[in-house]
Amino acid sequence: MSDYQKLVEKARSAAALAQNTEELSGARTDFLGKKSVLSEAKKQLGLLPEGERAAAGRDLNEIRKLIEETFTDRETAIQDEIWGLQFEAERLDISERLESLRRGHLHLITQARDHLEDVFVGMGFTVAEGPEVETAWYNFEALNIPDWHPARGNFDTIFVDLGDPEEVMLRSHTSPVQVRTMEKHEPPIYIVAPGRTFRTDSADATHLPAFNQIEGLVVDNGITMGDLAGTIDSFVQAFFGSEVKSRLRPSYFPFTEPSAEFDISRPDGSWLELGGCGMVHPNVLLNCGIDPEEWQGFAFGFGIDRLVAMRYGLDDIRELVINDARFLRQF
Ligand code: FA5
Repeated sequence: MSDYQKLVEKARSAAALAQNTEELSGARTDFLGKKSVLSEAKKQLGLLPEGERAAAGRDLNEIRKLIEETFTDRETAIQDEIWGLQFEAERLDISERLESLRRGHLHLITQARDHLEDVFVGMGFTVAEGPEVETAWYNFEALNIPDWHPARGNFDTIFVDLGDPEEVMLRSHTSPVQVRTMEKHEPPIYIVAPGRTFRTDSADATHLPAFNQIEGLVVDNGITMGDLAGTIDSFVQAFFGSEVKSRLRPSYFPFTEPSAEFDISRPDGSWLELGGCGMVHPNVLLNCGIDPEEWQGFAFGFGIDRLVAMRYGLDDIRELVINDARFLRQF
């Protein structure tokens, strides 16, 4: 029996030494195969005296069972190791991926629009909206630009093809929201209206065919050009900080009289044209059912994309629309 005990121990160390299923299978054959010590012993059972055979047979079976268990356990362990390695190799490290894929955020233009709204709301304005597809009445006529007016040409309008006459268009500025607001609401009016606008302009460093403007409109008693200048100045300070200056230059828009263009100072001392403004033309007030003898107003409209380019020092406004994640991620 002690020989058999030794045999079991030998089988255990052979199984433990086997590093893979081939080696294990070889060792298993050595200990349990047809030519193994156990099989030989079994063959020799017949040579034992009859009274001892049954007990010796049971012993042999017991030992065979022990050795088989040894090999089965080792096989399970080797298989576990193989799977462990395979899992490790094929593991998709999601934690690492999540780290490299940063969370998304609002586009720079949307951030700027929200910021602009906050600044104006802080100054007592409310936010108004209008449609992106407009009729000639809202985009031009009510704004004192009849169809013969040369100023229509300045707006490089994109028309919606509904046949002649060309009466429906993508709005070329946010000024139609002035008309929609005055038609619906009695003064006093203090609104800003940010939104997308469209022109046939080719994209270049300072132009986009689809861009964003923000319109401002104030109608109240005794409003003067001084209120307009003060409002623009306060806004520029609130948005850019006190180091950026603004200036008004005389200009012309059919819907304001007098009209001005306003510029903001760049860090290099030059000026960037940001938008147009002026006192609301009496004809526009009349077109919207407001008595110009009783009410006065000012309006302004400027480009959000240019403002963003200025604020973040972008050389080219097109950066804002090419959707390069490396660019967008910085903001
Ligand atoms: C207007 O659109 C007038 N509606 C502004 C206005 C409103 C005047 C109220 C008076 C009273 P203008 O065409 O100049 O004006 O455009 C205003 C601003 O929009 C420009 O100064 C510029 O900042 C921006 N802008 C115009 N075209 C483009 C473009 N293609 N790409 C990017 N920004 C543009």
